[in-house]
Amino acid sequence: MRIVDLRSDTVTLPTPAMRQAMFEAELGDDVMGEDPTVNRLEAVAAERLGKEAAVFVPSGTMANLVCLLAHCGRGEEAIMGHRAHTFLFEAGGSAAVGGIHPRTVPNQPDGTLDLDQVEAAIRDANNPHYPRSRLICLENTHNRCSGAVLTPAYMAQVRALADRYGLGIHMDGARIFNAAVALGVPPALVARDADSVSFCLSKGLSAPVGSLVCGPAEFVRQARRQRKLLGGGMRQAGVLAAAGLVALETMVDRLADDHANARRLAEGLARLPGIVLDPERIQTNIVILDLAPGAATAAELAAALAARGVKVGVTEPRQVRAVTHYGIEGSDIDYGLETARAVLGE
Ligand code: TLP
Repeated sequence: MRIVDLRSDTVTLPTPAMRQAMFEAELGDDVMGEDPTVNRLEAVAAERLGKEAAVFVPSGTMANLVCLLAHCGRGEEAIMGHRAHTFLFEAGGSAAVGGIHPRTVPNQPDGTLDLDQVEAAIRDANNPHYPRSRLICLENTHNRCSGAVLTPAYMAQVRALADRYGLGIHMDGARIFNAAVALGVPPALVARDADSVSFCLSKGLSAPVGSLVCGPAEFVRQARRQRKLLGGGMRQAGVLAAAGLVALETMVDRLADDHANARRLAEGLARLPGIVLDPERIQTNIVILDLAPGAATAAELAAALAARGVKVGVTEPRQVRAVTHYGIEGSDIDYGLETARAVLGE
């Protein structure tokens, strides 16, 4: 059976060039700072994001966690969207490990936080009842807001607010290269107003494993210490970093194809009965659709599609997510749409 796997861009497999680079990678002990391939990846990542330094970590979850631990102490508060990956899907790590208090503000459908609401959430530092506000966390692109992109203009407003109150800004940039490609600007501009940025090599960029934390040199030194604390100090990690370097060199520009495929998928799906979806809102590679009351549930739709080889994710009882990525071609989008038509009717 033909399989079209749209569950996530995390399912991408490494390219032949990545496997070759992994085979040939020059290696050393990275905890001792001696893996030349990891060192090169960290230098390239910092340079791409316009930051002083970077540290390679095993996952996006750990990347966000080391950043939160480096920004906030126990009993301090991090303001984040109610749909933030860090809030929803990271096992409560910052609270469990760091004693960090998450304070949510509603995400707007475009992935932003309303800045008046953020300001209202900032605590009075002189009132002993309150945790101390320390950090604003943003996500770009925003996974649960259908891959929405935060603009540099919005980020500049967040920066101004954070500076007024002496807060830091962390950007969960798991898909920051999707944001940069969609905006048509360098990733350093997308990252400019964040103090720290995490990004993933193992999503749309198709490397098998790994994320980076980028920021000022002293911050990255702290993040490296937190990585060690969490057990994320890896030894000959250059086998992984080698694939990451190929990802940064060869897999960024093609993200535009994923965005075009996602838009076409959304346009086709929006025409089907029971699907509530505005294709104009799809800016990158994530399509989230709602199912109208009375239509199939998300689990029923996902099961019916999977029985025909089209895999999608269930994000809520009446919500489905489809993600385009390397390995999904235009013909796979056609097949996905044909299958959805067969399941839901025209
Ligand atoms: N997201 C995964 C799932 O965990 C939901 C996905 O399939 O999209 N930040 C953002 C914005 C993410 O979307 C993810 C992964 C992470 C962080 C965590 O990355 P990993 O999976 O490497 O720990």
